[in-house]
Amino acid sequence: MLSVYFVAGTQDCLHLAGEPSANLLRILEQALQAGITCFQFRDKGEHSLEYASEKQKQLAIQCLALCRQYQVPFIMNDNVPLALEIGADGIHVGQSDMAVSEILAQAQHKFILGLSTNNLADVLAAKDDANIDYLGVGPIFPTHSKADHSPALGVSFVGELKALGVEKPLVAIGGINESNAYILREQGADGVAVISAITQSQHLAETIQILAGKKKRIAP
Ligand code: TZP
Ligand code: MG
Repeated sequence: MLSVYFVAGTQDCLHLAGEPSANLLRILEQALQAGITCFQFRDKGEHSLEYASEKQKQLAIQCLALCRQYQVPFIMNDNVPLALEIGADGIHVGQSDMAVSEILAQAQHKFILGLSTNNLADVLAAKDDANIDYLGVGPIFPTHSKADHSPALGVSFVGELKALGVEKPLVAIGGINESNAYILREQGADGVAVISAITQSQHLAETIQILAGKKKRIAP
């Protein structure tokens, strides 16, 4: 599920002509056709739809329907009430979002639960929590897709976690693209999570094959 994990919201589709919500749906469908293994609806920050608005909810429902069509898990970022309301497959939270124990108390059934970790202490605190299904690790590289992100960890961080015996599935995020995804796989990441490598791709099907490690990148 973590292999090629696409994360996006309307704010990531502003570079395209037309309406951002329609662009997100179009890119998501193309990405699903091309073989992404997971989608996280992360509509937040400057230029996103209004948090918890009806418009945002309707867009989330449309994304969920597309994911269902392709049998790919739909993960909701942060918004636990919305995830529960629309029947998302999972929830991804950051260090300062709702606590995992509280999410579980609210959930009626088993959810996929992902947690962002930004340093070694975060990982060590979460690695043995049986309620957490996977850890997002990042940012690996600096990125323009997340404002005020914490310092870049570098590619070897994932390998260091593996060497320390961290067994929780790990998905690397932040600045990952066609040129560097294989390095994260070599370091032992179970997958790569990307925004701009997909939303800004000029050749989406090929991009996803390369991110998946199924095709080598041909130097431009
Ligand atoms: N969390 C850490 S980095 C990041 C998030 C959501 C943004 C990743 O975007 P990109 O475009 O793949 O670098
Ligand atoms: Mg968050």
